[in-house]
Amino acid sequence: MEVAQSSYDPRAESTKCPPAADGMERFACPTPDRQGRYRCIDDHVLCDGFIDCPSGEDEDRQACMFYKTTKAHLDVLADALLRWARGR
Ligand SMILES: [Ca+2]
Repeated sequence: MEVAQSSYDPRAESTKCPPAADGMERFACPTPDRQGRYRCIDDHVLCDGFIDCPSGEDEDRQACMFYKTTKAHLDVLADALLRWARGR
């Protein structure tokens, strides 16, 4: 019988980030920096006007437009949910 190999993948590991101190998920930039390391960024630095990734992917204009519109919808939804929960 064949035993499945461990799914450990060092390449995937290098782009995985430990969660931030407040438990929020963190994200690895798609390109490594000059030392070959993948920088981990918090989601609140996405599209904040400052380049945090070595190639500036976190400030990509097209991605940020999508991110901001999606986030705006989610904020409205979260707000409505909160009000609904409080009103019960
Ligand atoms: Ca940024």
